[in-house]
Amino acid sequence: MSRYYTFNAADAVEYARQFGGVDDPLSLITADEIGDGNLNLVFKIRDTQGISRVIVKQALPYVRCVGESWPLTIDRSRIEAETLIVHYEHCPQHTARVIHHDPELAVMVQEDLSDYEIWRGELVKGKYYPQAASQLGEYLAQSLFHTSDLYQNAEHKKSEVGRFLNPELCLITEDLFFTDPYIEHERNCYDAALQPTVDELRADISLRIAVGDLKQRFLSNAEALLHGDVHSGSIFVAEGRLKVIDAEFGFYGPIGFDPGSAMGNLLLNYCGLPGLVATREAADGREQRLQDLRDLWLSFSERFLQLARDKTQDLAFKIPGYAEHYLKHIWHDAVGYCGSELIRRTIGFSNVADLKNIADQEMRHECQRHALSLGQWLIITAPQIDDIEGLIARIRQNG
Ligand code: SR1
Ligand code: MG
Repeated sequence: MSRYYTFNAADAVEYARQFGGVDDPLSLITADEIGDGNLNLVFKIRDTQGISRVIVKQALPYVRCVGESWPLTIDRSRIEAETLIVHYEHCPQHTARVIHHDPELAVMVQEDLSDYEIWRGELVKGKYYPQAASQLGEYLAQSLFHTSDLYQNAEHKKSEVGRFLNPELCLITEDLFFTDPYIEHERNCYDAALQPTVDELRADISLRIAVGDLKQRFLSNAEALLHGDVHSGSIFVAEGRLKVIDAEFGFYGPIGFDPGSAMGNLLLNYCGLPGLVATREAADGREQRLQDLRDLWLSFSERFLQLARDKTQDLAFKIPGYAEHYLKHIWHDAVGYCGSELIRRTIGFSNVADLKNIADQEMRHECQRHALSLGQWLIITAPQIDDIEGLIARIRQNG
């Protein structure tokens, strides 16, 4: 029989005392439930001074933001902890540290990140963290290279693919990214004023074929252990520091999906800024987002190539030029996945504050139409966009 039960605040404190790895466990006395994401319970555990010391996170057997009518496996807690542990091994400076986890209780204890802010909140306020994008690129390069065929032994990788099978969470992505936005579906969420734009999008056959390709590669290309949900709400930032959390969507998938999702979130902010902050600030913020895009891709791709030069042993993959050739595929995938993130976050189930917080209705619709047309253009033209400068030039032309 399973030991699973849903934690209350007292359970979370008791658990943190036992497994939080603190020197003074009895000083832990309160738990604030702070989970504002879509899926889980999250408790901040404080000591007698009111200082936050560790995080206790528990998966519920359903999608929290919907309720028990949408059941969801609690195995996602194991996947999340194990993905973070693997990524931490390769990039401790930018991965949240898992202190303890228990798959049966679907609980993990994670380092406290109270001195960081959630990146999305900062982006929505127009605050710039000049090192964040390069640091995210470093995390992506280290985590994805070291779990790819360019580094891992083929036999070990196959067993890792098995360990990280994550069918229920992958199905959410398969539906929410690649299917729902392009059909009528009750999970979609957008204002009626956008319907003509949405209709045009759905009638665009070349777009639908390209989205089919992206979905097919997401389903079939087990290239590396992805985080699987790299959006700006899964990233904590502080001056000169960055940590990635929330890896329950982790699985072996196409490498371009992670940098592409990250790029999509930068561009969602780019599209929303004119509705979020004053005109001058929005213009500066947009330049900063384009710089973020450049920093993210360059730091990811340069580190990925350097790791390939230094560490790839497989004779077929060591051939001069192979890593660069492979990176081209990753780039084209990333541009396509970036476009699909723009579209699904604008009209699908999971809207983002970068657009939905725009109070003025006309302005919000204008920014949303921009996100949709940019997403559509990126998905269709991904194979023709050669590099990051070409991408940035075209984004500027798009307005
Ligand atoms: C039902 S989960 C909805 C979304 O939230 C997560 O963070 C993922 O982005 C997912 O698509
Ligand atoms: Mg999440």
